[in-house]
Amino acid sequence: KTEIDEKSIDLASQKILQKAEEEGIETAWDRYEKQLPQCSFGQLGVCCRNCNMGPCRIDPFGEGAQKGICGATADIIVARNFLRMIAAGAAAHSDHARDAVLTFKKMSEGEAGSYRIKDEAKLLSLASEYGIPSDGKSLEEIAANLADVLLQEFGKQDGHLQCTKRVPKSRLKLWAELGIEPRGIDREIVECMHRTHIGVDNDAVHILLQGLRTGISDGWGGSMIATDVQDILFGTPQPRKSTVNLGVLSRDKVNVIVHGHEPILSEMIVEAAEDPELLKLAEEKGAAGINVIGICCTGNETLMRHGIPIAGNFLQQELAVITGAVEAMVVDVQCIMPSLGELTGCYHTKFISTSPKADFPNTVRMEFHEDRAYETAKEIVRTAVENFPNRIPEKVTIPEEKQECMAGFSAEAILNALGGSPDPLIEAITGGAVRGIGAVVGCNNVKIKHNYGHVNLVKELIKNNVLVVTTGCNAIACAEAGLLLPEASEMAGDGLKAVCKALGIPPVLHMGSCVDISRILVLASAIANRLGVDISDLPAAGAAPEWMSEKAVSIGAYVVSSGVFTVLGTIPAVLGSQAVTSLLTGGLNDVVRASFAVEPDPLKAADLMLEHIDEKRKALGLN
Ligand code: NFS
Ligand code: SF4
Repeated sequence: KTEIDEKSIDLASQKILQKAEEEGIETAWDRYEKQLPQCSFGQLGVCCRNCNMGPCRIDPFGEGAQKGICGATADIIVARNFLRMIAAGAAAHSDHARDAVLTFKKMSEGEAGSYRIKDEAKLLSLASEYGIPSDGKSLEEIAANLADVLLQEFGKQDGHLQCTKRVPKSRLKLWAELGIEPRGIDREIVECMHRTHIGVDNDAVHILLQGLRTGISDGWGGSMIATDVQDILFGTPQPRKSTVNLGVLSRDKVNVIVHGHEPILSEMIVEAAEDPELLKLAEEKGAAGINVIGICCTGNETLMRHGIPIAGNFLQQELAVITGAVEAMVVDVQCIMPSLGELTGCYHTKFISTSPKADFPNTVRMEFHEDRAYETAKEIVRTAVENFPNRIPEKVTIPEEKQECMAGFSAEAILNALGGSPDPLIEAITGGAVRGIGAVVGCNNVKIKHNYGHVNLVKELIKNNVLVVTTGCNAIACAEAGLLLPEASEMAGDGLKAVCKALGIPPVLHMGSCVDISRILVLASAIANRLGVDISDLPAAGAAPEWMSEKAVSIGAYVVSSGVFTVLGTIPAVLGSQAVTSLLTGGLNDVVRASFAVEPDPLKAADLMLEHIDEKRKALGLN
């Protein structure tokens, strides 16, 4: 049995894991143990269920079957499985984006009364980017036109995505030459499903090129649209302080957790929690107030825009409930463990599902629609408040650990901090004070000690003067470890420390949720354009030390396609094919001038990134 201090590096999490053990409550780590040993065919990616003659599996030792019934080889099966992961990940980001645009459109038509245009400047600049004339039009008209153009990006039947305009010219040209310039967002995903049907695309390289194109349609398409539209509707993030970790749960207030991914819902919950009527009700129920807190990327969204505290990242969702102090766990879509159904039943917690797309065991359904957004949010918060008296004091343990952090570094905010142009950062890089940029992102995964990969990789990078930009569950891990504070520059190398002190910024910049990796692309593009080079020429590298989701695979596909070398901390299910493995970890360099590496040890992963950064510095004539 795994010891608690082998499960997580985080003290608060360890305390709650201890509580779980004492109460006989099961968590993801226990279920992982019951899965061991995991199926090696699955691990290697050589199992196919794409038709009902199967399942077929290839014997990795070369003794048994080497082909599926249809004749598919390990290369074909592995590549197809990988493509389906990319398709699912791109679908998740892009379907989220579609809902954001649909809300935006309804808002512009006056049918989503609770939403407003919060960032006019961003609306106008986006409209001009998409060639929408704005003279003489009301903001609502401009918004409606923009929404229509953005919606077309999803269902486009001919031509390429307009959103790739922000890509450096040389990169766009490369994609065109390779035939991987993305077309309609939905089309790429559908085509993945078509190609992986039995008897369609049966060449590993050909299949993987479609994977790159689909990834690009996510990163520079769906995800970027989600970020842009959410900024217009809810405001572009600016630096602000907050607190993270399980200690943000309140002893005397009603705790409402928002978990999932779409700020469309959580924005309204944040507002509803300030409603005087509900605050009065909370008082009547004996609570000192209403405490909204986030988990996962919904948490990142509300942290970035409102400084709402975060209780934890992916592997802390169960732990939050086990504190016994959560009145309502409110969820929408993605990365929500179905185990929460049974788990919330062990406490007084109401598990409230809100998305028309996503239900879970044992939830209270409170479906969320834009036309009644605020009303529904109020009903949800009211349910939480009314549940407060049911809290069982003997079952409550809230760890005292909480950590201050600074978040809100949108690309706009970073440029602001730099005085309006990327030049000071570029000078710091060319002058050598900052060695390069590390983009560290992604999930938690029970295969790696919780937050161990994240925190150690990032610490090693900043120690070596690499400025880190972060999103998703990595950002939350960094926040919990105190890395998102200007004071954390004390842990940085001398060059980076001096730059951070001069600008008053942390050495690790929280840029948002996972769809906000688009912000990193925009920043990278701005720097590359300023230097007159491609993104692949920049002294920059990416990493996903504890990734697990299909979304992360799509992200990997677009980050590498954009020219950024990326180190994965957990092994993707591709090792069953020598061809696919060597393409992903080497051959891609000749295609998109970047590739993947796999390295579970965070310190070694940091070394790989540093080596890459130094090579790029040398090629640019920097030392
Ligand atoms: Ni990203 Fe965010 Fe976390 Fe992974 Fe899930 S919450 S969208 S997928 S687990 S980083
Ligand atoms: Fe087997 Fe081919 Fe069917 Fe896959 S598609 S299950 S390899 S027969």
